[in-house]
Amino acid sequence: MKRLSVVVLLAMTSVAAQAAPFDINGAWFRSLPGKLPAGGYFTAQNNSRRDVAITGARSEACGLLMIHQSSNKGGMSSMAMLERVNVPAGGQVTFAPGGTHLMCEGAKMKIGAKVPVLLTLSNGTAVAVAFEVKGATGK
Ligand SMILES: [Cu+2]
Repeated sequence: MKRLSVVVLLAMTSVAAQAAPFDINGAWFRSLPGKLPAGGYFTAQNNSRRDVAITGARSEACGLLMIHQSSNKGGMSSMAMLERVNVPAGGQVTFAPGGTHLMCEGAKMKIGAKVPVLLTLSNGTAVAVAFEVKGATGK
């Protein structure tokens, strides 16, 4: 009996140590005053052996939640909508100010609160992520 319980304990430890196949870290929204949209930022980590793309996002805190790409050409900054963002097998992609980001139009959120976002993936699954709401300075 004693030997069996040791084996079970070891098996549980190895499961707990395994990373999730697709992980989101450091998720936050930059909440701006008035009707300005809130930018959403995070790092996506793909621990699986296959590429996975983020294909959409939605949240009850946003009237519309899109994936955007900021670019700067000749001093003119602009944003384009993206259909998908690939996260390579074993790699990571960062959504950050000035780069790829989420754009939340019609934002209903309070600084200091956490809002749920559902990210849909190309493999048919979805990840629920709590985004921390910060102010204009990112604090
Ligand atoms: Cu944008």
